[in-house]
Amino acid sequence: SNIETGKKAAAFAAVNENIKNNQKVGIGSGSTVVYAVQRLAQRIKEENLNIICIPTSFQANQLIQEHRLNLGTLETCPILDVAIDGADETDKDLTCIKGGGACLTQEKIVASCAKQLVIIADDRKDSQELGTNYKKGIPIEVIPMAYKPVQMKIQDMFGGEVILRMAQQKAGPVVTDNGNFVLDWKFTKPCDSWDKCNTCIKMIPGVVETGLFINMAKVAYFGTADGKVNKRL
Ligand code: DER
Repeated sequence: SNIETGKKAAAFAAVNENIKNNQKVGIGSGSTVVYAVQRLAQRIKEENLNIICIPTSFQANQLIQEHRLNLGTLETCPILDVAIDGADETDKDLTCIKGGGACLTQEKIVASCAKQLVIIADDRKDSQELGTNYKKGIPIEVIPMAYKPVQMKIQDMFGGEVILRMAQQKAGPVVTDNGNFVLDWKFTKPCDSWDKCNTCIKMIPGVVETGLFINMAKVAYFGTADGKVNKRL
């Protein structure tokens, strides 16, 4: 499909331009990253590269193992050269909403350990303001016993609607790789300062992490339906 064409083009361009020998690479989660790992595996084989891959989820872990790539952890590799990850939406400042796949916490940790975060996405994700295209809200990982008070406090502080994310192939709520729940905060209007908003939300006891990635992405590759790539710094 055209969307897959865009995802693949973005992923291949990002891996072609940002990976070199002897690097430690954070591997994000989601469907676009699958193409990045495919291209990474090709390059490792063709160029005999020495790369260690650090996962951001069980899914990323499986992907690394399926392609027989070297699997590392933050314990053995606490400083990464680059992290490659998808996004649900980016704005004009490259602030990202992430967590559509409920992997936001380990993604943000791995991204924070990388010298640079490279975002790959099809161009549906490329917005001027958050909320323009991605309507599912900002994911917030919470400790299960606290989801109700956290839900209420966010609604009282910022308005909008905060929804406990329910699972599809499982009865009850989505449970993250860390054993937590996910709230999706459907904000009504973009915040003047996402940074202030993020800080307020993170202060609420029970909040583990938010899907707002602020001042983290250095560059974003957006793939178009006809296979072209727009790069934004
Ligand atoms: O869950 C996540 O944060 C993923 O990176 C998500 O934001 C992007 O997933 P996609 O590449 O399948 O759109």
